[in-house]
Amino acid sequence: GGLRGATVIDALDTLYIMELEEEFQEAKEWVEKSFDLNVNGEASLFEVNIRYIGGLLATYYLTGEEVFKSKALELGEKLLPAFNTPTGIPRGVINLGRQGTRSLFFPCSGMSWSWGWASAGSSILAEFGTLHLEFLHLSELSGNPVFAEKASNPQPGPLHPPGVMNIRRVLNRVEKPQGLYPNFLSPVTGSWVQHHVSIGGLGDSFYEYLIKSWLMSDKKDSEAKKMYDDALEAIEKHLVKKSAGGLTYIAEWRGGILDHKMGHLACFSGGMIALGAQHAAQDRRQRHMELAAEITSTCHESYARSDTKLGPEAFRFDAGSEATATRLSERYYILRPEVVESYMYLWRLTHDPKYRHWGWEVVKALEKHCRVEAGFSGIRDVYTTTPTHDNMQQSFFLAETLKYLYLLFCEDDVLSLEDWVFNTEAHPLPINHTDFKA
Ligand code: DMJ
Repeated sequence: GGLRGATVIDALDTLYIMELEEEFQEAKEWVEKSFDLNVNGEASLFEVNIRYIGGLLATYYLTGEEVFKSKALELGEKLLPAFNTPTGIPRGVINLGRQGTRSLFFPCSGMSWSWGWASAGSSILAEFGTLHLEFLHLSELSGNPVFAEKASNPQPGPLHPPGVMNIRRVLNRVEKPQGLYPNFLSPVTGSWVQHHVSIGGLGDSFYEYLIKSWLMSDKKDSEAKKMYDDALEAIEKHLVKKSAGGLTYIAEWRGGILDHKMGHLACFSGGMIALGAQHAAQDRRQRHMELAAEITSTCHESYARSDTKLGPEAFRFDAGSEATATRLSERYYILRPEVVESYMYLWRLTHDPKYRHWGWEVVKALEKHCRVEAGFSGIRDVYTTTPTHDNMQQSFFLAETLKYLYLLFCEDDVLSLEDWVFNTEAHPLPINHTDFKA
């Protein structure tokens, strides 16, 4: 909300990597001349960070062109007031309107608030937990510690809101039910507001950013590694299940009761667990690689069991269903990347050709069912061979889905996993580029 041009900015690095020179220049010109950062309205801190800041930072690192750095920094500063809460846990929504201007509906620029749908004014784990990679780069590039803010910050307060390092302090203080992280936290008290745990929507990229923070720090950020290891252990213990038909899945947890469902969003976890497994202690390494492969295979099943060969928004493992959607409202596919994201990681880490075969099945299905005159569109029901289009091309289709498919068929040294971490919107950030000191 608020900001325009999400598709242009989300697609910048993809255009660059694919060597689409002309389109890249056109997009760059739009950023230089037309990108307005001071828009009154409701902007999501999380989305602005992962799509805009992530996209601009990655394009800066790939091209070295200053315009992308300066826009990223300017935008980053505009997000800082969201951290002005009693705990320093940011609120989810912010008005980016120009300071000193007023509009009828959004009189206060820099004002932030919580999503109306989030229970009791809470902040969302996957939102405040998915800032770390970008904010560390913002501090590094600007020389201003305010984005990261070291633990030694003397007195964080309204004038000096603590940066992203503080988020971990709050999370490490609060008690976690059975070692699990619920999805809703109060930015006022720093306690959980509801006991819903999910590796899919509302939780997902928090876990991803723990392991990637450690990798990005060139394995120095041991706090992040420990948090990741502990969280994965609790997930393995309490949420990983096997269906009657032998499919491994990660269930959701509501106050101790399991919901035997996986969202499409949760399918990123195959890739994440495989990536983490490379650096796990010997006893866990093989187990985690197997778990990653099994989850990715289950996600592939959710595609293979549909008529379109594209997967539903959520699939279940109850009442006789095995990796299929049981509710009408969960049968849609909006061009999401998570399944091909896991194929890309598993391919790079195992070189098992099945991941390329599976990726190619997706390419064919996208061409067949989602290609429209002006681009690609989501579909409303994956279980019919004549699906209707939703007439929407989400910006992550260009940022993530197409990029991961492209990388799946590239040589391993194109954006090598040794040198880059992908933010949760698939924007590559260089490893060891920050001066992080654990
Ligand atoms: C993307 O914007 C990001 O991957 C985010 O973390 C969650 N989901 C969407 C795409 O499905």
